[in-house]
Amino acid sequence: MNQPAPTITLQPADALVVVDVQCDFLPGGALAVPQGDRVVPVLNRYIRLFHDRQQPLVFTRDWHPADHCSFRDQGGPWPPHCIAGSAGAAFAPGLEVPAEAVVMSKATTSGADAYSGFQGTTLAEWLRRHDCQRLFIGGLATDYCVLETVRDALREGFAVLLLEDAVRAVEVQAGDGLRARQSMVEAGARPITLATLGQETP
Ligand code: VGL
Ligand code: ZN
Repeated sequence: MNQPAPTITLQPADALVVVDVQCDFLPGGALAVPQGDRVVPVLNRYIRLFHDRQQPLVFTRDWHPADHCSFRDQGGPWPPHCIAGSAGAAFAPGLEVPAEAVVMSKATTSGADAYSGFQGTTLAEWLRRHDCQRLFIGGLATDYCVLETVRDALREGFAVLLLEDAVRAVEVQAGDGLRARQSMVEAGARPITLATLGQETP
């Protein structure tokens, strides 16, 4: 007999962190994540839960200059993507970004990349200032920016719930998504889905 998954109840010290859900990471985008668009409706459910309870919401975004070091022309691994202010850098169509949400731009200078939303931003300070202790983290891509954001969150002392139903992987190598998940769990993240929150409405 299967034990029912333990339900999680939202606490006042919980924040939602939505990682890099931007047009260039959607199917058809410059650095498409397979099924990247599928995270949008699921994230909207989490976003509404946090918004309705007036809990902190953070959206990170990749926000590169046109000559960013991660781009192939500059010797980096990626095609040009998420150039600051471009259509590809915009949040995914349909993603509900509430007016009170905080947007953290990262990797904004040509010389350095930042997969983690904590790297080169004020994210940790902002979360501490808002008394956040536990972070619900989802978005794109599982094997890059979600992975590094989750790792840094744990290093910074936050508890992390990984939104398994609201992440997708690039999978440069087959299995990268699964390996990233394992590494996040080993580091202390707990995978959950909307059902775990026990607050689903039909
Ligand atoms: C990302 C590759 C390059 C991500 C950003 O958001 O996961 N991946 N830049
Ligand atoms: Zn990037």
